[in-house]
Amino acid sequence: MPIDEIEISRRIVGRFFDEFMDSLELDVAIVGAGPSGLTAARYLADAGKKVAVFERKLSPGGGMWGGGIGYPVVIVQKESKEILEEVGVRLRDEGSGYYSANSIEAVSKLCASAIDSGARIFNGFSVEDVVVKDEKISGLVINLSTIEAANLHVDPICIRAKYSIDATGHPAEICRVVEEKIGRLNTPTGRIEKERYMHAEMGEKMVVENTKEVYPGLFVTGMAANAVFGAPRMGPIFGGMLLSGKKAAEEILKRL
Ligand code: 48F
Repeated sequence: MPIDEIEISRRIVGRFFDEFMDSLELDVAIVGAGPSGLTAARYLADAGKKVAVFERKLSPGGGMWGGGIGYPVVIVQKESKEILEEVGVRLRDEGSGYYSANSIEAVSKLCASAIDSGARIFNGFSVEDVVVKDEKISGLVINLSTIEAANLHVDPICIRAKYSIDATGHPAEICRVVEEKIGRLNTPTGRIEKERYMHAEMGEKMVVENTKEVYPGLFVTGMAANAVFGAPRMGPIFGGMLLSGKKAAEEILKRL
């Protein structure tokens, strides 16, 4: 078979646009492919929902790749370990309820399992705004990250979703857009309460409690949930991220 450059290009563009066209109307749109977003994506897709994750960077995985200080090891606690075991991550029992995982293995398997379940991950896409209809978030405004990085004045395009999830980590970018443009979030002050100091035990507990609908149609998960509700950070223990992603999926499934 002769290999032709244009035929290669045709197939790349063709497949991408087939998948992208099929993702313009979703059950759930997830912003950010860190551990919480990837976990939510897997559970939602496993339940048969149409899910896409939009990730600014080329590599999904967020803050999990580097483990602690760049050593590729993360810790999870007993209550969350089955979420990693379900996707085939091998854990080492470190005693006293702590389990360690290789962070590269964990990210790879969280990504692969989300895709195997039917979720799509669109990397190189930044979400810059929300679509609001009848006081509910009904979609996301997306642009290519390359356009964002080059600071080009190019208009974005939109996707529709019954529910969206802010899984953008510490910056809580989508909730920040809602705060700035609508000025009303489901927090005690109606605004972003700001992430607090390190307290691993409180941070891990509160990240699950804080996983909820913050504006009609928008859920928050992972570190973004603690940033929005003024709860502590927890460092390289990742069980709370996984449990939070699972809870976001469960809450949304009750409503779909
Ligand atoms: O930061 P990140 O891993 O979020 P997470 O799932 O997990 C947090 C932990 O990694 C760690 C921690 C746990 O102890 O504190 O920080 O809450 O992943 C967030 C992803 O969202 C992407 C970003 O590139 C990253 O991969 N992201 C952020 N803003 C946008 C975005 C945006 N506006 N559009 C698209 N992607």
